[in-house]
Amino acid sequence: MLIKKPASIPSSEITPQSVYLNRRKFLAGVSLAGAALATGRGLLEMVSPLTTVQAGAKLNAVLKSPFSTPEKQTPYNDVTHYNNFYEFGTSKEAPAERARNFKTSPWTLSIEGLVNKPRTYDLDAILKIAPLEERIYRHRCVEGWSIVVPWIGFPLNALLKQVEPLSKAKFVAFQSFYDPQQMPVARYAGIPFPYVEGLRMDEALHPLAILCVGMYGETLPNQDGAPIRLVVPWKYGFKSIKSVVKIRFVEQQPPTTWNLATPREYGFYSNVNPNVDHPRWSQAKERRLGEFFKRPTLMFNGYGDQVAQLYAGMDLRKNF
Ligand SMILES: Nc1nc2c(c(=O)[nH]1)N[C@H]1C(S)=C(S)[C@@H](COP(=O)(O)O)O[C@H]1N2
Ligand SMILES: [Mo]
Repeated sequence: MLIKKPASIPSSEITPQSVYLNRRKFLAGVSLAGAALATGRGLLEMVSPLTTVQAGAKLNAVLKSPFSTPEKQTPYNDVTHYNNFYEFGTSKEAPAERARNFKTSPWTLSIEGLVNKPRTYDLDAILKIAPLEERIYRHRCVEGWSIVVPWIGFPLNALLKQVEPLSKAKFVAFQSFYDPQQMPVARYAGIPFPYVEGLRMDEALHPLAILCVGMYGETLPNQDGAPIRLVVPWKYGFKSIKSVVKIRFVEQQPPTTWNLATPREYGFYSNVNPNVDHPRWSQAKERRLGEFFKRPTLMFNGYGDQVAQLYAGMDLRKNF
Protein backbone atom coordinates (compact mmCIF):
# COMPACT_ATOMS: atom_id res chain seq x y z
CA MET A 1 0.00 0.00 0.00
CA LEU A 2 1.36 3.43 0.79
CA ILE A 3 4.72 1.95 1.70
CA LYS A 4 5.02 -0.92 -0.73
CA LYS A 5 3.30 0.22 -3.90
CA PRO A 6 4.35 3.37 -5.76
CA ALA A 7 1.00 3.40 -7.60
CA SER A 8 -0.71 4.56 -4.44
CA ILE A 9 -1.65 8.20 -4.19
CA PRO A 10 -2.18 10.33 -1.14
CA SER A 11 -5.85 10.97 -0.65
CA SER A 12 -5.09 14.69 -0.58
CA GLU A 13 -4.56 14.49 -4.34
CA ILE A 14 -7.99 13.05 -5.04
CA THR A 15 -9.97 16.16 -4.30
CA PRO A 16 -8.90 19.37 -2.66
CA GLN A 17 -11.03 19.28 0.40
CA SER A 18 -10.24 20.32 3.89
CA VAL A 19 -10.62 17.62 6.44
CA TYR A 20 -11.02 18.10 10.12
CA LEU A 21 -8.82 15.86 12.17
CA ASN A 22 -8.52 16.40 15.84
CA ARG A 23 -5.02 16.94 17.14
CA ARG A 24 -4.77 13.71 19.06
CA LYS A 25 -5.81 11.60 16.12
CA PHE A 26 -3.49 13.53 13.83
CA LEU A 27 -0.52 12.97 16.10
CA ALA A 28 -1.38 9.30 16.52
CA GLY A 29 -1.59 8.95 12.74
CA VAL A 30 1.81 10.56 12.26
CA SER A 31 3.53 8.36 14.79
CA LEU A 32 1.93 5.24 13.34
CA ALA A 33 3.06 6.28 9.87
CA GLY A 34 6.58 6.54 11.22
CA ALA A 35 6.28 3.12 12.81
CA ALA A 36 5.00 1.67 9.54
CA LEU A 37 8.06 3.03 7.74
CA ALA A 38 10.37 1.65 10.39
CA THR A 39 8.87 -1.84 10.50
CA GLY A 40 7.87 -2.13 6.85
CA ARG A 41 4.34 -3.09 7.85
CA GLY A 42 1.46 -1.72 5.81
CA LEU A 43 0.26 1.68 6.91
CA LEU A 44 -3.39 0.79 6.47
CA GLU A 45 -3.01 -2.18 8.76
CA MET A 46 -1.66 0.09 11.44
CA VAL A 47 -3.95 3.09 11.10
CA SER A 48 -7.22 1.36 10.33
CA PRO A 49 -8.43 1.38 13.95
CA LEU A 50 -8.16 5.15 13.84
CA THR A 51 -9.67 5.70 10.43
CA THR A 52 -12.80 3.73 11.23
CA VAL A 53 -13.83 5.79 14.20
CA GLN A 54 -16.09 8.28 12.45
CA ALA A 55 -17.43 9.50 9.14
CA GLY A 56 -15.24 12.08 7.46
CA ALA A 57 -11.88 10.68 8.65
CA LYS A 58 -9.11 10.43 6.10
CA LEU A 59 -8.56 7.07 4.42
CA ASN A 60 -4.90 6.64 3.66
CA ALA A 61 -3.20 4.13 1.44
CA VAL A 62 -5.64 4.13 -1.44
CA LEU A 63 -4.57 2.59 -4.76
CA LYS A 64 -5.62 3.92 -8.14
CA SER A 65 -7.72 1.63 -10.32
CA PRO A 66 -7.70 1.08 -14.09
CA PHE A 67 -11.51 0.88 -13.84
CA SER A 68 -11.77 4.58 -12.97
CA THR A 69 -13.35 6.96 -15.45
CA PRO A 70 -11.38 10.12 -16.33
CA GLU A 71 -14.63 12.13 -16.42
CA LYS A 72 -15.05 15.22 -14.28
CA GLN A 73 -15.99 14.31 -10.72
CA THR A 74 -19.25 15.61 -9.33
CA PRO A 75 -18.65 18.18 -6.58
CA TYR A 76 -18.55 16.67 -3.08
CA ASN A 77 -21.28 19.00 -1.92
CA ASP A 78 -23.73 17.65 -4.54
CA VAL A 79 -22.94 14.01 -3.78
CA THR A 80 -23.52 14.62 -0.07
CA HIS A 81 -26.63 16.80 -0.33
CA TYR A 82 -28.64 15.15 -3.08
CA ASN A 83 -29.23 11.63 -1.78
CA ASN A 84 -31.63 8.77 -1.84
CA PHE A 85 -31.60 7.08 1.57
CA TYR A 86 -35.28 6.53 2.35
CA GLU A 87 -34.60 5.39 5.90
CA PHE A 88 -33.80 9.06 6.55
CA GLY A 89 -36.58 10.63 4.48
CA THR A 90 -37.65 10.74 0.85
CA SER A 91 -36.50 14.21 -0.18
CA LYS A 92 -33.01 14.56 -1.66
CA GLU A 93 -31.97 16.94 1.12
CA ALA A 94 -33.31 14.91 4.04
CA PRO A 95 -30.54 12.29 4.47
CA ALA A 96 -27.79 14.92 4.94
CA GLU A 97 -29.82 16.41 7.81
CA ARG A 98 -31.47 13.39 9.34
CA ALA A 99 -28.53 10.97 9.17
CA ARG A 100 -26.24 13.39 10.98
CA ASN A 101 -26.37 11.48 14.28
CA PHE A 102 -26.68 8.01 12.78
CA LYS A 103 -24.52 5.74 14.93
CA THR A 104 -22.19 3.72 12.69
CA SER A 105 -19.61 2.62 15.25
CA PRO A 106 -19.35 -0.09 16.46
CA TRP A 107 -20.57 -1.85 13.30
CA THR A 108 -20.82 -5.49 12.37
CA LEU A 109 -21.34 -7.14 9.00
CA SER A 110 -22.37 -10.78 9.16
CA ILE A 111 -21.92 -13.23 6.33
CA GLU A 112 -24.39 -16.10 6.41
CA GLY A 113 -26.06 -18.82 4.41
CA LEU A 114 -24.45 -21.16 1.90
CA VAL A 115 -20.77 -20.60 2.73
CA ASN A 116 -17.98 -22.72 4.15
CA LYS A 117 -16.84 -20.00 6.53
CA PRO A 118 -19.68 -17.86 7.90
CA ARG A 119 -18.22 -14.92 9.76
CA THR A 120 -19.02 -11.65 11.46
CA TYR A 121 -16.70 -8.77 10.63
CA ASP A 122 -16.20 -5.58 12.57
CA LEU A 123 -15.12 -2.56 10.58
CA ASP A 124 -11.42 -3.03 11.25
CA ALA A 125 -11.66 -6.59 9.95
CA ILE A 126 -13.57 -5.35 6.89
CA LEU A 127 -10.77 -2.89 6.11
CA LYS A 128 -8.27 -5.75 6.13
CA ILE A 129 -10.12 -7.89 3.58
CA ALA A 130 -8.25 -6.34 0.65
CA PRO A 131 -6.22 -3.22 -0.19
CA LEU A 132 -8.40 -0.15 -0.56
CA GLU A 133 -8.70 1.28 -4.05
CA GLU A 134 -10.14 4.48 -5.39
CA ARG A 135 -12.78 3.71 -8.05
CA ILE A 136 -14.09 6.72 -9.93
CA TYR A 137 -17.42 5.46 -11.27
CA ARG A 138 -20.43 6.87 -13.04
CA HIS A 139 -23.60 6.39 -10.97
CA ARG A 140 -26.97 6.53 -12.73
CA CYS A 141 -30.10 6.85 -10.63
CA VAL A 142 -33.24 5.31 -12.09
CA GLU A 143 -34.88 8.72 -11.64
CA GLY A 144 -32.70 10.24 -14.39
CA TRP A 145 -29.84 12.01 -12.61
CA SER A 146 -26.25 10.89 -12.55
CA ILE A 147 -23.02 11.62 -10.72
CA VAL A 148 -19.32 10.72 -10.99
CA VAL A 149 -17.91 9.70 -7.63
CA PRO A 150 -14.41 8.74 -6.44
CA TRP A 151 -15.50 5.83 -4.26
CA ILE A 152 -13.02 3.99 -2.03
CA GLY A 153 -13.42 0.28 -1.50
CA PHE A 154 -12.40 -3.17 -2.58
CA PRO A 155 -13.86 -5.80 -4.89
CA LEU A 156 -16.84 -7.62 -3.39
CA ASN A 157 -15.26 -10.81 -4.75
CA ALA A 158 -12.41 -10.46 -2.20
CA LEU A 159 -14.94 -10.95 0.60
CA LEU A 160 -16.61 -13.82 -1.25
CA LYS A 161 -13.27 -15.58 -1.51
CA GLN A 162 -12.74 -15.32 2.26
CA VAL A 163 -16.06 -16.91 3.18
CA GLU A 164 -15.98 -19.57 0.44
CA PRO A 165 -19.49 -19.83 -1.02
CA LEU A 166 -20.77 -23.38 -1.61
CA SER A 167 -21.52 -24.41 -5.18
CA LYS A 168 -25.22 -24.45 -4.25
CA ALA A 169 -25.10 -20.67 -3.70
CA LYS A 170 -26.47 -18.95 -6.81
CA PHE A 171 -27.35 -15.49 -5.48
CA VAL A 172 -26.13 -13.02 -2.87
CA ALA A 173 -28.67 -11.19 -0.69
CA PHE A 174 -27.82 -7.91 1.04
CA GLN A 175 -29.58 -6.25 3.96
CA SER A 176 -29.28 -2.70 5.29
CA PHE A 177 -29.27 -1.61 8.89
CA TYR A 178 -32.71 -0.64 10.15
CA ASP A 179 -33.60 0.91 13.48
CA PRO A 180 -36.93 2.76 13.75
CA GLN A 181 -35.53 4.64 16.75
CA GLN A 182 -32.73 6.18 14.71
CA MET A 183 -34.82 6.32 11.54
CA PRO A 184 -38.20 7.57 12.74
CA VAL A 185 -39.34 8.94 9.36
CA ALA A 186 -38.70 5.66 7.54
CA ARG A 187 -42.30 4.63 8.22
CA TYR A 188 -43.54 7.33 5.85
CA ALA A 189 -41.28 6.28 2.96
CA GLY A 190 -43.74 3.88 1.36
CA ILE A 191 -41.24 1.04 0.92
CA PRO A 192 -40.57 -1.87 3.28
CA PHE A 193 -37.54 -1.92 5.59
CA PRO A 194 -34.94 -3.19 6.17
CA TYR A 195 -33.86 -2.31 2.64
CA VAL A 196 -32.76 -5.45 0.80
CA GLU A 197 -30.97 -6.06 -2.48
CA GLY A 198 -29.51 -8.95 -4.41
CA LEU A 199 -27.07 -9.98 -7.11
CA ARG A 200 -26.62 -13.13 -9.12
CA MET A 201 -23.40 -14.90 -8.11
CA ASP A 202 -21.54 -14.03 -11.32
CA GLU A 203 -22.53 -10.37 -10.92
CA ALA A 204 -21.24 -10.39 -7.35
CA LEU A 205 -17.95 -11.90 -8.51
CA HIS A 206 -17.48 -9.28 -11.24
CA PRO A 207 -14.44 -7.09 -10.49
CA LEU A 208 -16.43 -3.86 -11.01
CA ALA A 209 -18.74 -4.63 -8.06
CA ILE A 210 -17.23 -3.18 -4.90
CA LEU A 211 -17.86 -2.90 -1.21
CA CYS A 212 -17.39 0.78 -0.56
CA VAL A 213 -16.12 2.32 2.68
CA GLY A 214 -15.30 5.84 1.57
CA MET A 215 -15.33 8.57 -1.05
CA TYR A 216 -13.29 11.68 -1.91
CA GLY A 217 -10.41 10.38 0.22
CA GLU A 218 -12.45 9.94 3.39
CA THR A 219 -14.68 7.46 5.14
CA LEU A 220 -18.29 7.54 3.90
CA PRO A 221 -20.57 10.32 5.09
CA ASN A 222 -23.61 8.89 6.86
CA GLN A 223 -25.99 10.01 4.10
CA ASP A 224 -23.98 8.09 1.49
CA GLY A 225 -24.23 4.77 3.33
CA ALA A 226 -21.68 4.75 6.14
CA PRO A 227 -19.84 2.75 7.15
CA ILE A 228 -20.09 0.24 4.29
CA ARG A 229 -22.21 0.03 1.17
CA LEU A 230 -22.32 -1.76 -2.14
CA VAL A 231 -21.52 -0.02 -5.44
CA VAL A 232 -22.54 -1.73 -8.70
CA PRO A 233 -21.86 0.86 -11.41
CA TRP A 234 -23.59 -0.82 -14.39
CA LYS A 235 -26.93 -1.01 -12.55
CA TYR A 236 -29.38 1.69 -11.51
CA GLY A 237 -28.37 3.37 -8.27
CA PHE A 238 -30.92 1.60 -6.09
CA LYS A 239 -28.97 -1.66 -6.37
CA SER A 240 -26.09 0.03 -4.50
CA ILE A 241 -27.47 -0.71 -1.04
CA LYS A 242 -26.26 1.45 1.84
CA SER A 243 -25.17 0.73 5.41
CA VAL A 244 -25.02 -3.03 4.93
CA VAL A 245 -25.23 -5.31 8.00
CA LYS A 246 -25.89 -8.70 6.46
CA ILE A 247 -24.83 -10.62 3.36
CA ARG A 248 -26.47 -13.98 2.79
CA PHE A 249 -25.61 -16.60 0.17
CA VAL A 250 -28.72 -18.29 -1.16
CA GLU A 251 -29.97 -20.69 -3.79
CA GLN A 252 -33.01 -18.74 -5.01
CA GLN A 253 -33.21 -15.20 -6.38
CA PRO A 254 -33.72 -13.04 -3.27
CA PRO A 255 -36.38 -10.33 -2.84
CA THR A 256 -35.30 -6.73 -3.50
CA THR A 257 -36.89 -3.65 -1.97
CA TRP A 258 -37.99 -1.74 -5.06
CA ASN A 259 -39.26 -4.90 -6.72
CA LEU A 260 -41.31 -5.66 -3.60
CA ALA A 261 -42.67 -2.11 -3.56
CA THR A 262 -43.47 -1.73 -7.29
CA PRO A 263 -42.80 -4.92 -9.27
CA ARG A 264 -44.19 -3.47 -12.50
CA GLU A 265 -41.59 -0.69 -12.40
CA TYR A 266 -38.51 -2.36 -10.92
CA GLY A 267 -37.13 -5.79 -11.76
CA PHE A 268 -34.36 -7.82 -10.18
CA TYR A 269 -31.62 -7.01 -12.69
CA SER A 270 -32.07 -3.26 -13.05
CA ASN A 271 -29.21 -2.89 -15.49
CA VAL A 272 -28.92 0.62 -16.84
CA ASN A 273 -30.61 0.40 -20.23
CA PRO A 274 -31.49 3.48 -22.32
CA ASN A 275 -33.63 1.29 -24.63
CA VAL A 276 -36.06 0.10 -21.96
CA ASP A 277 -38.18 2.90 -20.54
CA HIS A 278 -39.45 3.02 -17.00
CA PRO A 279 -43.28 2.69 -17.26
CA ARG A 280 -43.61 6.36 -16.29
CA TRP A 281 -40.62 7.98 -18.03
CA SER A 282 -37.88 7.51 -20.64
CA GLN A 283 -34.46 6.24 -19.62
CA ALA A 284 -32.74 7.46 -22.80
CA LYS A 285 -31.10 10.51 -21.20
CA GLU A 286 -29.76 11.66 -17.88
CA ARG A 287 -28.77 14.89 -16.18
CA ARG A 288 -25.37 14.99 -14.51
CA LEU A 289 -25.72 16.90 -11.25
CA GLY A 290 -24.28 20.38 -11.75
CA GLU A 291 -24.85 20.36 -15.52
CA PHE A 292 -27.65 21.97 -17.49
CA PHE A 293 -27.97 19.89 -20.66
CA LYS A 294 -28.95 16.26 -20.55
CA ARG A 295 -26.63 13.65 -22.00
CA PRO A 296 -27.50 10.28 -23.54
CA THR A 297 -27.53 7.36 -21.11
CA LEU A 298 -25.20 4.56 -22.16
CA MET A 299 -26.05 0.85 -22.21
CA PHE A 300 -24.93 -0.71 -18.91
CA ASN A 301 -24.06 2.85 -17.89
CA GLY A 302 -21.04 2.69 -20.20
CA TYR A 303 -19.65 -0.52 -18.67
CA GLY A 304 -20.88 -2.79 -21.47
CA ASP A 305 -17.41 -3.88 -22.59
CA GLN A 306 -16.86 -5.33 -19.12
CA VAL A 307 -20.30 -6.70 -18.23
CA ALA A 308 -22.38 -7.37 -21.37
CA GLN A 309 -21.28 -11.01 -21.51
CA LEU A 310 -22.91 -11.65 -18.12
CA TYR A 311 -26.26 -11.22 -19.89
CA ALA A 312 -25.54 -12.90 -23.22
CA GLY A 313 -28.69 -14.60 -24.47
CA MET A 314 -30.96 -12.91 -21.93
CA ASP A 315 -33.93 -10.81 -23.03
CA LEU A 316 -33.16 -7.53 -21.26
CA ARG A 317 -36.69 -6.26 -21.90
CA LYS A 318 -38.13 -9.13 -19.89
CA ASN A 319 -35.31 -9.17 -17.36
CA PHE A 320 -35.45 -5.42 -16.64
N1 LIG B 1 -30.46 1.36 2.42
C1 LIG B 1 -30.67 2.11 1.32
N2 LIG B 1 -29.79 2.03 0.30
C2 LIG B 1 -29.98 2.78 -0.82
C3 LIG B 1 -31.11 3.60 -0.95
C4 LIG B 1 -32.03 3.66 0.15
O1 LIG B 1 -33.04 4.39 0.13
N3 LIG B 1 -31.76 2.91 1.26
N4 LIG B 1 -31.30 4.35 -2.12
C5 LIG B 1 -30.64 3.85 -3.34
C6 LIG B 1 -30.71 4.79 -4.47
S1 LIG B 1 -32.20 4.96 -5.26
C7 LIG B 1 -29.61 5.44 -4.95
S2 LIG B 1 -29.66 6.39 -6.38
C8 LIG B 1 -28.32 5.39 -4.21
C9 LIG B 1 -27.89 6.80 -3.86
O2 LIG B 1 -26.58 6.81 -3.33
P1 LIG B 1 -25.92 8.22 -2.96
O3 LIG B 1 -26.91 8.96 -2.10
O4 LIG B 1 -24.66 7.90 -2.20
O5 LIG B 1 -25.66 8.94 -4.24
O6 LIG B 1 -28.39 4.64 -2.99
C10 LIG B 1 -29.18 3.46 -3.07
N5 LIG B 1 -29.05 2.71 -1.83
MO1 LIG C 1 -31.72 5.86 -7.36
